[in-house]
Amino acid sequence: MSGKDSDDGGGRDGDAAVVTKTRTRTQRPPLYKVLLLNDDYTPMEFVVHVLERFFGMSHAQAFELMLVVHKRGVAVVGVFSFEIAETKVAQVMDFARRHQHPLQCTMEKE
Ligand code: TYC
Repeated sequence: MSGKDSDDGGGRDGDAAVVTKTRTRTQRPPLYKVLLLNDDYTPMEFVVHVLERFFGMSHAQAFELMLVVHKRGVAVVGVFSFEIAETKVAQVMDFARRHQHPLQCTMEKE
């Protein structure tokens, strides 16, 4: 026996399909927490105003979160993409500095 008759039946055919699964992972953009820090000098009403103005909170929400920062020392005030978080931090720091308050705002990767 030879040629097309020589297949012993024990292996794969030469033209058998090879199926390769490619797992597609959906990439989520990294998120960043914006943190507000307590201090002894910034007036409570100023912090409330910052939260309303830059984080779109209602007066009630802003007051509640300001008290959390006041009591606990720090709180997450929002979670954003890198560029938005960076902008919020810069806006808060600039606004506080212009009003000569020592309010600190930072960001960290979630
Ligand atoms: N601790 C400040 C006060 O007693 C109020 C305050 C709250 C300051 C939150 C900063 O992020 C802050 N006047």
